Amino acid sequence: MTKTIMITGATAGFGKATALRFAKNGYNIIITGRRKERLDELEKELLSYGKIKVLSLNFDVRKKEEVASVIENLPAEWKSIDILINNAGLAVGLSRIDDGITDDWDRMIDTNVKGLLYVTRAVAPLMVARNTGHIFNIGSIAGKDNYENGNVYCASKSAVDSLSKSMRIDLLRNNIRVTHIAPGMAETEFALVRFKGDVEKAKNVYKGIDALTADDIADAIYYCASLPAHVCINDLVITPTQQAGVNHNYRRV
Ligand code: NDP
Ligand code: 8X3
Repeated sequence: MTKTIMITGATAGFGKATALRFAKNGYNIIITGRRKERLDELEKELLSYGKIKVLSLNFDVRKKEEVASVIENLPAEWKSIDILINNAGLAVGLSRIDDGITDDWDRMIDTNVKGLLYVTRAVAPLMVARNTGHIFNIGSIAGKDNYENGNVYCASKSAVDSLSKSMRIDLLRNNIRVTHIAPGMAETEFALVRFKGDVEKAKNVYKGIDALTADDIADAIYYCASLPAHVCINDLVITPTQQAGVNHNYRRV
């Protein structure tokens, strides 16, 4: 039977690459995000792989009631979600704790932590009812260690790490796998979002580093999802070869 994967934040970066990776391998795909035109384009691209079905859901993970209602009102054929990728997330700004912009803090906590929780709260019961499922939470190496001015982003990703452990424990009896993915530097739209559209600042983040690509992360997710049913990768840290941790990069000059 064809399996179904739901990916939050599929309009760019890891989410989009993951949608493409699973479509190529015959999964039915639920793609979500705030940018409707991008969802429409991706839907067409995914359908071009043939044989699979695609459902686009245009919502903001921060909107609790909307998240609950979108999932509750899924057509019955889409309610059998086998894999959930909690990927939607962002960093906004890079400031000292005494100088931070509180609206940026709210956006990170509301998206990375609360949004992930709202989606999980809506989808996990569907998996529990079927006694099967696999939840991936996209954290970060920023949740494993802290870097200067990363404060609230690091805290939000520490929360994702912690929640992944809790989900694993709470869902153990329901045959649901939970995998926390903690990537390091990956060149997507991430830095552009963090620096609010400043292209030069965003480029500098990856200067001299052969950064990860979105496809690298999609490959890792696909690998974890394809393991035999009795195997669960709980926690996976993936960095570029030139990065040993958030504070240790080797940049080629
Ligand atoms: P991108 O900016 O390329 O993609 C982020 C995705 O998240 C977009 O599809 C965006 O869609 C979606 N998104 C953001 N906010 C919301 C929201 N409120 N509601 C719904 N969707 C939302 O970044 P990445 O692919 O790099 O990031 C994906 C995840 O990986 C994030 O959680 C990020 O923190 C994490 N990460 C990234 C790393 C990196 O270096 N790139 C490293 C470690 C972790 P839209 O704007 O259309 O809503
Ligand atoms: C993104 C990785 O190191 O840029 O989560 O914060 S880092």
